[in-house]
Amino acid sequence: MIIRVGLIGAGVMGSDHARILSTAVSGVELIAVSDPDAGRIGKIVETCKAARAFADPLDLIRDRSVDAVLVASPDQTHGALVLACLDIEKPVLCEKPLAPSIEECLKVIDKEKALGRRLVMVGYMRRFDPGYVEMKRRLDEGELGAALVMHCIHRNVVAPSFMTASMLITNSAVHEIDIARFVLGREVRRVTVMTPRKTGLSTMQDPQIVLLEMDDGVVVDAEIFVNAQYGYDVRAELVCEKGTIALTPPHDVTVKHSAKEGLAFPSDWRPRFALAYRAELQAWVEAVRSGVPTGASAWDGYVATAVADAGLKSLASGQQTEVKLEPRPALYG
Ligand code: ISE
Repeated sequence: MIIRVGLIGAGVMGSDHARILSTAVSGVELIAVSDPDAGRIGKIVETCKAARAFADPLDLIRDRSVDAVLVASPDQTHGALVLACLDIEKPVLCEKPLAPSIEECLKVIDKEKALGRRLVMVGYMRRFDPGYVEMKRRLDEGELGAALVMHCIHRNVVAPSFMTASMLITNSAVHEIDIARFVLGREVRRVTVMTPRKTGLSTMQDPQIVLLEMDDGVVVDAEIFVNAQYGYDVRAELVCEKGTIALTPPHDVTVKHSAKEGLAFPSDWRPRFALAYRAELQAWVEAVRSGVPTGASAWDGYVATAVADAGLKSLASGQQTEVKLEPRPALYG
């Protein structure tokens, strides 16, 4: 059975997902695309010949030939589009965040609870990155003892013009929040955002240090620096009682040239997490086919937004901020 996917959003992530779906994922066909910009749709249709253009994303969602929907539109549109999919019980993979507001995330959870099944997967793709998966496996194996501290680094080359100081938390740090929960298997109890000296190459508060205190006392420190200039660089080291587990950045080659030896950095997250995106999309297609959900759930999406919200309060107040979560519904295990 081929899963026929409709894509909403033909920007940076939408077009990358279209490329991966049509070249590297099996059992799937991209048959519909919606975006306010007809030129962007045109570029996707050039390579994905079967894709029909939809001016209105709601028409795409309701189209009977679309089996499942991939939402990659701007963050503030996510919640409403996911709810529209749930209204007609259509599976949906939504790029992170599930929604920027806690209220909208809770509406999605209520809707899934009422349906009694999980149809939403949130695109926290690092859960499919071989490095983080191995980090979690080694921790769970127990040989290194208990986790104590997790050090994370998240650097982008240059922030896009629409990026704000708050978005360092809601758009970038959410990945660290989600992956810390995934690797450690614990919830975040408190968040503190520290604001070091700002780079002179941006007007906003960049970098920021996001400190997460997990409910078992593990502390996660994440440096978020979105104008780091030199390359896209994501690192993590988990310090345990008897050793450490660190990600090895995926470099294919070392180049020796002009009296130097070096490793290249990717320019953004797409090449760095290429394997993760591909595995995530393949896993989603299998989940749609089998009806057995995988990846980050709507609950995980809600928690990441709730922790980010506490982070925003800490950024504004300079104080450590408590994370308050709703009780976890049975649907989410
Ligand atoms: C972007 O939206 C992403 O999701 C990337 O993975 C992240 O590294 C980047 O900071 C975000 O802006």
